[in-house]
Amino acid sequence: MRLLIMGPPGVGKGTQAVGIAAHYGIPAISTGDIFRTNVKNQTPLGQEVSRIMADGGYVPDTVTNAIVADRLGQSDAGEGWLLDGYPRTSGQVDALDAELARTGQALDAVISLVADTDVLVGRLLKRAELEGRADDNAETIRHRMEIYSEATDPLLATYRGRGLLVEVDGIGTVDEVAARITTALDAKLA
Ligand code: B4P
Repeated sequence: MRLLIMGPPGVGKGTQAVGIAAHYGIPAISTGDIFRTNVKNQTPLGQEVSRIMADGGYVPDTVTNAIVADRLGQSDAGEGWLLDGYPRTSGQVDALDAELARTGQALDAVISLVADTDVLVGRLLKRAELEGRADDNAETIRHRMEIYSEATDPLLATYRGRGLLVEVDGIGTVDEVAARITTALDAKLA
């Protein structure tokens, strides 16, 4: 099973990815989590990306693509994976396509979580209170939403055109959204 989960900041990608991955027995691979871990541990990669992330920008494709290709080559990813927050640019779509072609693999489905911007901003401001993430303040959230609209939202049409897109309403409790995703995926993959 090879899946993507896409959607705007705060829509529930990371939250839902964990449950979906456990359901199918595959690793959830979050580029955001990989970068945050590197920032926390002050690795060279973390030092390179910390300013970009705190400002709500996208890490350069060359960096991100290399990290994902390396991660997909690890032993636990041999039977499948769920990519959370990747691809986010057309260059990343191309790189993922090339990596899949190189390894003779194909995507099974692309989950697109959908929610109104007002709800998303509210969730991220709440997370700011709870977790204090550097990129969860009002100005940066607005910037992240703009970049998402410009660079990432158009990619959904690409996957829709390939017949891979599974659109799911992201409003509701975490369990309600999780049940919707599983039902929609089961229907898609049946
Ligand atoms: P991410 O880590 O992907 O951050 P995110 O878009 O906010 O999603 P996240 O998964 O954390 O939050 P979720 O919606 O689950 O990226 C962070 C940064 O890393 C990017 O801005 C960029 O700088 C960099 N980056 C990552 N990938 C990159 C790439 N491919 N290329 C370039 N740069 C990249 O949850 C949000 C909040 O909502 C949580 O508090 C959660 O508890 C809450 N929530 C979730 N579901 C809910 C529900 N149903 N009801 C109520 N609250 C809910």
